[in-house]
Amino acid sequence: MTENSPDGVKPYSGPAGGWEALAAVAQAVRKEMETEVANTRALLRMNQPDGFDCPGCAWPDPKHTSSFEFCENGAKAVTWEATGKRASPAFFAEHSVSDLWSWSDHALEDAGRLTTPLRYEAATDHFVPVSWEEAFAGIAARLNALDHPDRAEFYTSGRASNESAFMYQLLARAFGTNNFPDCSNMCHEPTSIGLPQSIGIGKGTVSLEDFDHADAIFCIGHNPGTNHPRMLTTLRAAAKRGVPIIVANPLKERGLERFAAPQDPVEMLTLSSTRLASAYHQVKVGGDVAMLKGMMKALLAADEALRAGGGEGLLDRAFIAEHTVGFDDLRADLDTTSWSAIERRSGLSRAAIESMAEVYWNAERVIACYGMGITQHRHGTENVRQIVNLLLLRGNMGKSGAGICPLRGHSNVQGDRTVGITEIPTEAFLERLDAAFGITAPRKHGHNAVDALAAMADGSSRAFIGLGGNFAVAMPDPAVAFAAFRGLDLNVQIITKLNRTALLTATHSYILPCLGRTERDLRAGTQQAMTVEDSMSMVHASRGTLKPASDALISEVAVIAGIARATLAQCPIDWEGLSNDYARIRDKIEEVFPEFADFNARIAVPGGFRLPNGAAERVWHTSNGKANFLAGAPLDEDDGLDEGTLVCTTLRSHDQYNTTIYGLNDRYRGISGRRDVVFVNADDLAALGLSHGDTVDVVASDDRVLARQTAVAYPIARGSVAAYYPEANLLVDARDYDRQCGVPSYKSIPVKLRAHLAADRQAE
Ligand SMILES: Nc1nc2c(c(=O)[nH]1)N[C@H]1C(S)=C(S)[C@@H](COP(=O)(O)OP(=O)(O)OC[C@H]3O[C@@H](n4cnc5c(=O)[nH]c(N)nc54)[C@H](O)[C@@H]3O)O[C@H]1N2
Ligand SMILES: Nc1nc2c(c(=O)[nH]1)N[C@H]1C(S)=C(S)[C@@H](COP(=O)(O)OP(=O)(O)OC[C@H]3O[C@@H](n4cnc5c(=O)[nH]c(N)nc54)[C@H](O)[C@@H]3O)O[C@H]1N2
Ligand SMILES: [Mo]
Repeated sequence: MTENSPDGVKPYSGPAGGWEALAAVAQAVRKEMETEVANTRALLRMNQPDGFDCPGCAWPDPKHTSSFEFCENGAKAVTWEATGKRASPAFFAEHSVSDLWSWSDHALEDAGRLTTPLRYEAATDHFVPVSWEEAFAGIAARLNALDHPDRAEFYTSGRASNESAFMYQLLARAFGTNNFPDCSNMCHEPTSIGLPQSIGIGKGTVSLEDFDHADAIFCIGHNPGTNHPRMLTTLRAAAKRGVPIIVANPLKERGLERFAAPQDPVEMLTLSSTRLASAYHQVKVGGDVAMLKGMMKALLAADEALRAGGGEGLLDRAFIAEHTVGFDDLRADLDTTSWSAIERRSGLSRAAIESMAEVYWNAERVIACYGMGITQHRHGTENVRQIVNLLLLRGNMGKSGAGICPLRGHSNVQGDRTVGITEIPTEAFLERLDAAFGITAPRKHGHNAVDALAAMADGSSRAFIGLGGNFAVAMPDPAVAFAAFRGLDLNVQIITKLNRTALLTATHSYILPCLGRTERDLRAGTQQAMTVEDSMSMVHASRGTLKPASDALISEVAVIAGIARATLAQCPIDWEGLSNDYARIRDKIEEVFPEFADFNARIAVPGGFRLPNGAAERVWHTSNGKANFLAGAPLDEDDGLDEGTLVCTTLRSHDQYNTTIYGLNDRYRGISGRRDVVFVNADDLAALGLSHGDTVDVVASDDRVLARQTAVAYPIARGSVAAYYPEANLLVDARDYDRQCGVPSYKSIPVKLRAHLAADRQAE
């Protein structure tokens, strides 16, 4: 691969972490910061009991956070927000929207923090400054002109705090709709929808301490070295205890293989590192159901053999009898699933799958972790359920050192859901909301992300308000998404930095800049704290410490209250009072959600508190009161793909946060200075008559082509290719999503690769 390697492609041989990670932090700080000192101090306040929660990922903090837990990508997230650069009114006077449209996603955000509210002026094609009150009045006029509240979409991205998310759902419901497209719909929806039917809760069951007691850890379809770097410290500790860590991932990911902990002077000074994965299985993209069924089939066979010899067997029969329903159906399904189908669909040999199963049954306590590699498929919900099935077979749920661990995305995506961001609210919740505020919330279920986009595209939805995020870029198929926005009557973006969705101007468009999590939030002269919930259901306070990027900035809560006051003239809710004292919002959250009892008192304790988690206690809040084995659909031998079709998955680079592109490097995958690459197995390249470094087109259909990518021979499962998100979103058909939960199939896109023709090149 090194020979004749194209520019910017050179295999990375170091561990994850180490000196290069420290150097990357120093570089990020230098690039973004006005004064290095102030912001180095900012980094030191991150994830401290009296500081702010890292806006990076949702991995929990260790219980007694006393030392700075190092994380390169957390540092990048903070420095990107705390940058000295500003996209001020002068910037918008200089650049028209058409001009900005031609900028890259990286360049748009790199313009810096937004400083004032802006309104789009079609006549000049510029965003111009407006006062907050003018903006609120203008938005209210458009919302109130809609012929039905269901014509508006209220999108949430997962950085919103519990307080702002709660206020936001209140605004939308007081206005009259349950239309809550949410970034979670593109992310862990199979967890939110799939897990409740299996185990009665749409969240993970493990806590951080469980990792200290696990005897085996499975990491399926997630890339912690980049997306949850603080998890590497946890995995390292487990590896050092000799705990097997079994990885299932189509790509070799350095962050799952080896880690040099920057806090460890010995590793740093001796340039040594700790091995993480004890076995690495390169499952085919989309092959996880087959792999998991294979593991269970092997387990049942070994169990039977042992029992035939008079032994006890390998299943936790007492647990299955007392706590579960559906075992016989699962066994019947596994009996009829053939090994040839399993091998073919997973791309793994029977021996490899049996070896995974053996590690599983030899361990008393097993944690299974998973991320987007599991969820973002048209069979994402089924993937999640098969992981649960595997765990239930040996009672690996609700006991110390065992359980399911979805790696959540945004730092508060889980909390937003907990406090009411859902298009399918329960009647019980709505009754409590009505009682707490003297309103009548709408009962009709609303739109998720896929429904919202469809409604915007067909003209039935006319207004979009985004609480953070970059919806049009994050969703599949920009051709559909961009046109949908341009046809709207109202586009409001409550954001910190300029992005493409804000440039998709509707008849009326506003950009409402808000404070970020790192910044001091003074309301009525008092510094406010907000709260977030991490991946493991821990709720804790977060207080910004930095000077706001501009004096005109107000918090998300204040923006929401401003829109609400202007829009809902008859509403009995004291928007102003709530937005001036977040403790009062928390009192209301507690009134609506009893699990937040003593909310304000409990966040005064460093580290916060854990929300109740029935499944972690073997209490199953399912319709039958049991944990359910859900066998799912039979596994076909045939994957339904034509000859020469490969399955494309989409990935985050090491230098991005979702649609925010910090830079063009992907250090651990050996890519620098570019993102126009597609990772392909060398044998697949050869079979297609292509070579490493060739310029290729990735073709999903005639009108969905990711053109002119450089093919990179990479250790990836055969039949699978990978490209970067969001560039590759144009390959995803907006109609291709998991019918059980609506998550787009971002990670199994059937494609063909073809050489980019010189003729096309000349024509370009
Ligand atoms: N620095 C940084 N941190 C982040 C984010 C970020 O963009 N940057 N994003 C945040 C968000 S919103 C989220 S949701 C999380 C995402 O965190 P991850 O879930 O780690 O996200 P992805 O980069 O999408 O990577 C998924 C992994 O799944 C593998 N994979 C792809 N297809 C398959 C498959 O079919 N089967 C299996 N078994 N594996 C597969 C890929 O090779 C890759 O290693 O991270 C959060 N944290
Ligand atoms: N092909 C493909 N597509 C994907 C994915 C994939 O793996 N592959 N992953 C999906 C996933 S998991 C997710 S979560 C979505 C992400 O979708 P979104 O959540 O919509 O996108 P982000 O890129 O996280 O949003 C970035 C924007 O948020 C704003 N922002 C940042 N911080 C704050 C803040 O504190 N407050 C406010 N109000 N705004 C802020 C900034 O202006 C920035 O431009 O994308 C999805 N799309
Ligand atoms: Mo996500």
